[in-house]
Amino acid sequence: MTEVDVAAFPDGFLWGAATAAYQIEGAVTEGGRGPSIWDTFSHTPGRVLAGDTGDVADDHYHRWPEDLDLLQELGVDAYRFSIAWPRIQPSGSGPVNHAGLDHYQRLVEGLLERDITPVVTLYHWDLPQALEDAGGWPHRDTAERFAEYASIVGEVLGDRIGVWGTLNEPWCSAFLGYASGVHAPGRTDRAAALAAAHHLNLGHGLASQALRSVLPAGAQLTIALNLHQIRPASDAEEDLAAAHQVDDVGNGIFLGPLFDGAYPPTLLERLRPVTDWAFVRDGDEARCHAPVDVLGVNYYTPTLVRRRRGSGDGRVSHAHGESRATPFVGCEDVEFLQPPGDTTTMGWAIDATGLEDLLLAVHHRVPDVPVLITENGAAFDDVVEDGRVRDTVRIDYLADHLAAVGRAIERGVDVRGYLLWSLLDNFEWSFGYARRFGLVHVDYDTQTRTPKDSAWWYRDLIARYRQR
Ligand code: IFM
Repeated sequence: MTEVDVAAFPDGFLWGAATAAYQIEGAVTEGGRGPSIWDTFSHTPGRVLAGDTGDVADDHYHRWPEDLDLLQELGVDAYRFSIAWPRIQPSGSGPVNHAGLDHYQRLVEGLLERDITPVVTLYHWDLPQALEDAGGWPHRDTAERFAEYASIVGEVLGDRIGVWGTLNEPWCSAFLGYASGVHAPGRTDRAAALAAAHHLNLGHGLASQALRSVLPAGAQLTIALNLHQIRPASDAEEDLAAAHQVDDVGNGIFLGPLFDGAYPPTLLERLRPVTDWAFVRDGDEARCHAPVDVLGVNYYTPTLVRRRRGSGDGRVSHAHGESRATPFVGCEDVEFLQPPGDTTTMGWAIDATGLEDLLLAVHHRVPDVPVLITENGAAFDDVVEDGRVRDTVRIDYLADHLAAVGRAIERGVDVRGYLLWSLLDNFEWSFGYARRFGLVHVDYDTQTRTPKDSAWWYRDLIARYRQR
């Protein structure tokens, strides 16, 4: 196994773990919570493997004190969790549901009592259903509503939050939700997906402005992007062009407005057959230009591409067996290849060099912006035997990826922390409960939590870092 050189990690490095509301909370009809697009989607037959839903999930809504104790036992500095918008505003706008706010106040107090820094995500995919009924992210008003919701939460949780995240992986919200339709709300409309991406960018910009006006000076803002570490299959010009095309719609579509206040011109041009971009109003790109204090990076696996050889319409096979339009709108002439090497149970190639390369690429792109790894981790078929989960394969994955982070730091990347995905096994979206990412095993029948060997390994690594 790779030995992680803890000396590579600077003072004040945040070691933590991450979760998201719909994936762990359950209690979907309690505390005044309204329905979200994931309630609707998961209750629609055929959308989620085995018909699983987030109705109960890890029952974290009730068991959060026990889960915070687990975090404390691991010795983490930070915990990244998301706030369910439909608990705060059950229909996405209008009156505040105080029971919902109270829940998160208790959670935050519970973290602070345990000396754990809260890292909040305001939107991790659970759009209030009422807003989807009104048009969803392709509709401009959703961005305005998101800013309103952000300021409600900002005013209440104020200075108790270490890092405020606006959106988690807006690429997934836009392109899995509205183009390939494998995520809620399950629409398959390429133009709508591009409008959704724009309104997510706008939502980030407006929410950042709203948050900065209610939060104390010095509040740290972030956005978590699942940046694609794209590798062309060869140096041939056509494959390099394919990689650039994927980079535009996988990364540039968010990085451009965020850091440059402009969409990449090549993206706008190439996608004109799909949309006239009329939803980008005058002044919008400046509104989206809300640079963050620290950039959240989620990394799991690299993306290997080449120009399509021969025929094909860009359909990709989905885990459920059926074929789907590619979520990479405008990349129907690109082939996505399986990178070499072992895979996790998601089918994702394990390649820690992708994380090092990605961190260096981000550093090159925005040299003055520090990075927080807001997600990294792996799903494996874990089983409890004699009260133990011997997940050595996850330990190897984590050790290799943390070693890669260490190398990136040594090469000059300002990485501020690592938030492992995930604290608990949980509802893995369209895969339901069939994929386990947790440091802690969850028995969904009994809700018994069993820390896996990787949890103790992570605890010992953090302890070793503190003693260095
Ligand atoms: O479980 C998800 C998480 O919600 C967002 N990022 C990727 C994880 C693994 O698929």
